[in-house]
Amino acid sequence: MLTLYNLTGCPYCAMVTRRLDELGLTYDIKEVPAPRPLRKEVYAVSGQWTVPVLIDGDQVFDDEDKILAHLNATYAAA
Ligand SMILES: N[C@@H](CCC(=O)N[C@@H](CS)C(=O)NCC(=O)O)C(=O)O
Repeated sequence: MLTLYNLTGCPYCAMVTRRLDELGLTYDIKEVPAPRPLRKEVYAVSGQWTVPVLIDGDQVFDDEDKILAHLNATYAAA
C-alpha cells in the first residue's frame, strides 16, 4: 500500500508521481495544504514538514531522492 503526500505544483512531487506512473504502481494521494503549519499529518507521519512524503507499508520516505531510490530498488525491473 503506497500513499503519497503531495502538493500540486510541487516539482519534487511531480518527479515522484511520474516515476510511480512509469512503474505502473497504484497509490493513494493525500493532497496537503500549501501553508506549512497546516500540514500536521505530514509532520505526524514523517517528523518534518516538506513534501513529497511516501509511505510504503511501514516505511516512511521524507525526500524525493530517497523516494525515487526506494521505488527503483523495490519496483523497477532488473
Ligand atoms: N525534499 C526536498 C524539499 C522538497 C520541498 O522543498 N518541497 C516543498 C514543496 S515543492 C515543500 O514542501 N516546502 C515546504 C514549505 O514550503 O514550507 C529537500 O529536502 O530538499
